[in-house]
Amino acid sequence: MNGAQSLVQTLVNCGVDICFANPGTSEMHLVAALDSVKGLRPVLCLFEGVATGAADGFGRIAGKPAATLLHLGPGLANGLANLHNARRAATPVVNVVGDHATWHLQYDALLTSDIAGFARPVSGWVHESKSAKLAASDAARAVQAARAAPGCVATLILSADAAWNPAERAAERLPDIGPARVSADRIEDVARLMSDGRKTAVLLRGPALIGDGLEAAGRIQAKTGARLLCDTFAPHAEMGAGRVPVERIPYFGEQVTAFLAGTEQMIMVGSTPPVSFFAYPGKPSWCVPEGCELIYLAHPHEDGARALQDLADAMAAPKQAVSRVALQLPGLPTGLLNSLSVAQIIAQLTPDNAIYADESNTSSLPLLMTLARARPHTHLPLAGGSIGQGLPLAVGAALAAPDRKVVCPHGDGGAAYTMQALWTMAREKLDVTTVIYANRSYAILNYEMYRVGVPGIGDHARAMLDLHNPEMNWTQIAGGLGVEASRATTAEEFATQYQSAMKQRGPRLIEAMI
Ligand SMILES: Cc1ncc(C[n+]2csc(CCOP(=O)(O)OP(=O)(O)O)c2C)c(N)n1
Repeated sequence: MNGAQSLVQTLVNCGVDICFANPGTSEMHLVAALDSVKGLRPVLCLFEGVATGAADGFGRIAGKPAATLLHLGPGLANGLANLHNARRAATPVVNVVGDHATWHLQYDALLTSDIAGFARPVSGWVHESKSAKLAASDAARAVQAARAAPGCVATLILSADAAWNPAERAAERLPDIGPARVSADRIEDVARLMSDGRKTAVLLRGPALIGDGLEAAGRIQAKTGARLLCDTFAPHAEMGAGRVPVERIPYFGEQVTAFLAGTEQMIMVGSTPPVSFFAYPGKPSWCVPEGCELIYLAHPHEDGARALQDLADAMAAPKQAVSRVALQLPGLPTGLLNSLSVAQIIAQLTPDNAIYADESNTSSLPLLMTLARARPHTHLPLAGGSIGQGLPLAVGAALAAPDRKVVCPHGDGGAAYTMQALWTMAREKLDVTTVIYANRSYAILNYEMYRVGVPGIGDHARAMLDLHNPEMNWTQIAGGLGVEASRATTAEEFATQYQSAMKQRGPRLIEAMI
């Protein structure tokens, strides 16, 4: 056994069973180990931003880390933006990066760089593994670090000689670190505070927005009448008919302030206080109402779902949530294709239990509003604001949940960052329907230009926000990457194409000319 084999076997022993890879010479022994060791499914991605975004999508849905395999500093750097998003989502990722052999570094060959330096800002744990004998234990520690509550990117940098030199054996899985149980004292304090009649909002995030956590939040809502809220970009939420209703905080700061007006106390469950996405001249960044008390029921590393259950019990809340989202399908619109009619058709025709890898940007408002009352689904948004995540996220989600339909509503501008994900969808035959909102624009930046106070713009500035000239042809792009694609210019065309995509399995792309 060499170091690479001991590392791969350790990943498998620790429950890591998929690897999103774009390797090079320094990772050749790791690549070879994918055959000699069984149990780690390799998925080739044609750009590292796809690999890292896919690892994020996989981790969010599977609740356990995928591995990446990246080529030295530049390969890692290509993947950084989506590792930033993964860090913001607190997704567990085991980020494996190859390096030159230890004795080669002194010669400063072309690809030499400060890999740990690239990795640190996006990683909760970084380690350089320089000995084949230690590769296995380092890999086990990387998995433990990635899984430690609430989850993080753990970067393991493996020297080429640590990969090819002899190793002794693989390591076994280490115990999980956390989530920490919230103390009975804190539960009691929060129960008391929530019984004092003040206007209360509960801001949910992480496990508090899914499964038992969400149900317990519903019980507390039934007992106290508190508002249940989630962030605009809560990384993982279960929504739709039959679920406990949660209000999503709006995007722009002044909307957030209006939305929260009158709130006297806010209970944080795995969340942090709401702030404006960007700063704007003369507008506040801090969106918590004046005088509103912030109370932390559970910090992100604590067991927010369990804390909600304990709180519900402590308050003698009803055994079940009372309020449930009622199914309200919008019907099929006709005529004009715009972000509203696209949303209505998606809501009407998407089956139960779909996963939305959502980067719909300026088209998101009608989508989120219609989906809120549509069939039950899982929502995965752009968690860290770095665009080019939706398509990779869809790849990872589809591999984590092969029996569920994945829908990827995506701005055309953002999709152009990581369009190579379509090739991986085709190669792996993933059941993903991508909808490209072909508005030929960085539309959001038109609003932002005005909001940051620019009085008027000229041709050069306008050209920076415009995607005509030449127009990207998404039907051809997808076809060229192996994905069946079509273009819709009316609501009727879109409905027909979307319905056919819902009935078939495998990757599809619809270019919606909005
Ligand atoms: C990595 C990164 N680069 C640039 C931006 C700035 N940015 C935010 S939205 C956007 C344009 C998005 O265009 P598109 O996906 O077509 O959506 P639309 O605004 O048209 O709805 C850009 C460039 C960003 N958020 N992240």
